[in-house]
Amino acid sequence: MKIITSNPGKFNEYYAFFKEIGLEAEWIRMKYPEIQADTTEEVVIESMNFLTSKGYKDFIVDDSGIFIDALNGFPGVYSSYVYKTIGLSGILKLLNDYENRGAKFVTVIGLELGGNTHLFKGEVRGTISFEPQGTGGFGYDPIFIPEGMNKTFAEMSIEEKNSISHRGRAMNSLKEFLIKKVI
Ligand code: ITT
Repeated sequence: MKIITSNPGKFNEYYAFFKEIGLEAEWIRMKYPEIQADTTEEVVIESMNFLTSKGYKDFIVDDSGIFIDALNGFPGVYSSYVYKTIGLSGILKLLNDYENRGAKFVTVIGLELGGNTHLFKGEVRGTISFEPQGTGGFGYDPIFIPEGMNKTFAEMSIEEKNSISHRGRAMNSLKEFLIKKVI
């Protein structure tokens, strides 16, 4: 299965997941232009349109973001830009003024297979920690504590993160779909 992403952390999670189900993940390492849209689904669909227009076939793309309750869902679809500009410390500073540290992580997987487009969404709720914790994972992982846990994603192995994460949930729906397709 071809995964098109510029993000090595994302690819590692797909690699581990596909390995568990006996499939191989192939990394197409590239940055494609991401249009600015209101929803993660729209970003994925536009990305897929762009990639198919360039001749790419039978691939997976993934658009993810963190939506913080006290900030009315910010950074959401701007997560990549915000990570690169104000970073984790900027987000933590913004949250200093709020008691509510609730947030959710969202992943939408876009699968292009045999000329058809399929979307799979996964979400996980959690809270934003008071300081970065852990050295694993990537992006916002050091400041996101998923519901029911007392550690951040950055303090988990890839397998543990995959078993409860937004991306893990989206990947499970993708797996259900792939299983139905072959039986
Ligand atoms: P591609 O678009 O090339 O796949 P990207 O890093 O730009 O890579 P996204 O737009 O989906 O990917 O990610 C938005 C931001 O959210 C970016 O800063 C990521 O590092 C971060 N992010 C995405 N998934 C994450 C996860 O599971 N844990 C922590 N941060 C994540």
